[in-house]
Amino acid sequence: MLDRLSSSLKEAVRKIVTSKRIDKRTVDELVRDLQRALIQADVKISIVKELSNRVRERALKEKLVLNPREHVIKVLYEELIGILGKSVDIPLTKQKILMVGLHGSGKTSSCAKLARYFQKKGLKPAVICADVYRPAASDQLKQLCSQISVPFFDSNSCGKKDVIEIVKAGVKEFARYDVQIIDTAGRHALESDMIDELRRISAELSPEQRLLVLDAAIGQQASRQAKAFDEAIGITGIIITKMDGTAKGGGALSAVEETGSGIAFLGTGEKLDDFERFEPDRFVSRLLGMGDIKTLIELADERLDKEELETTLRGKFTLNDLYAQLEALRKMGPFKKLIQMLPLGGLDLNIDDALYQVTEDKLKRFRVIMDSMTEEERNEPKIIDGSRLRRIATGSGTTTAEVKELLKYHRMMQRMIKSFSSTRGRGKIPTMRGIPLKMMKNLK
Ligand SMILES: Nc1nc2c(ncn2[C@@H]2O[C@H](COP(=O)(O)OP(=O)(O)O)[C@@H](O)[C@H]2O)c(=O)[nH]1
Ligand SMILES: [Mg+2]
Repeated sequence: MLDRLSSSLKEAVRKIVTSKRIDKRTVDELVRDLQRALIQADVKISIVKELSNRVRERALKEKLVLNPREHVIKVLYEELIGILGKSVDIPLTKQKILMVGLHGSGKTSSCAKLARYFQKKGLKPAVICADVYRPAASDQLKQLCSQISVPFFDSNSCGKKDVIEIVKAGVKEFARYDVQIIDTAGRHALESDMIDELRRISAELSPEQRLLVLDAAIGQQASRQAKAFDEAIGITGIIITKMDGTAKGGGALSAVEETGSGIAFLGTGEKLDDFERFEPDRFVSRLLGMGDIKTLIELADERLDKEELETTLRGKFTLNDLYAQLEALRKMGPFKKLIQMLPLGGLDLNIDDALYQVTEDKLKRFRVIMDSMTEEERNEPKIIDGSRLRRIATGSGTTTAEVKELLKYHRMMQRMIKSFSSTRGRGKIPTMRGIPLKMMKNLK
């Protein structure tokens, strides 16, 4: 699905992960790659421009909670989600679903796919065909329904010719089914007689859902169609089909975002199971090839108090930063697991020992020691000489050995922090600092 977009985005992410450092140049290059990829996927230029600005702005100016590479990827991930359509939830309850859309958009196939979807969720679906213009349409749907043993109703089932009569008889016949899916006739364009007919069916049935089916290949045109159908009958959700067969899917998805209608499902192939709920975050994760990025970002968001972890790699790493970082790390629970995911992952230093030694008690002690320091000493620990050391120890009721321990610990952390921003061996992914192994595997 959107293979080309996906491979260009993965390449852009790979560049970020393997770049020596994250600076204006790296971000500019990312933005250029992103622009090229999105424009090829038919995303509107104005959207691409806005997105570029936001990525540039956020990548360089936001406070860092993750290491800089992860931060940039997180920004990219979030901003891509932002330009995709919203997802809407179709509840798993008793309901009538009216399917509308232009001829060839994939309506009939989607009726059967939708029936299959509900069936898999344990509901009982039934399908009604209200396309009286093409007998083949009815046969097609009937055949699809028989494949999945879903009951089917059409003009032949009731001997009626009028669309309204047929749907009335159909919903009555299927009253005891959970989900009634009604297929309608499409046209090649937005003609007024089709719209009138849809209005009449919709008024007669009052269906809970009115789903518009759009072919992904129409790209940016999706916005015009969605607006027109929405004005006519009020769309409750959109199904974008044939995501497997076009490079323009990005255009369709982002155009829908502009109309305010949410996307419910994506059609991803000709088979009845080639159908999935649209979930923007999963979708982008897949595009970027990072199953794990979501977990990583959630962990960082939930557990790290941003204020406590202001440490930026460009800035100085002071004793205050050290304290904030230790406190934040302590809050995060099982260290070993987190170390794999945080900037501290994969270091040569014996990080396990270093962190395990910092007990709650020690942390309190460190705080007391720091309280006895001047602001200048906290910002520039190097100036702490023998006499300052003794003063601090006395002031905090500790020993000079303890003060030294804190200072030593600080120097060690400072070295680690430096090693995130500098690098040894550009392009040698396995030795990259700070990128979780799991993520790296996905990038290759
Ligand atoms: N590859 C692919 N083909 C699809 C998808 N959905 C529908 N089609 C095909 O598109 C064609 C038109 O679909 P149909 O359901 O008859 O469209 P309708 O005229 O809107 O009812 C058929 O050949 C379907 O097999 C999809 O998600 N992927
Ligand atoms: Mg059809």
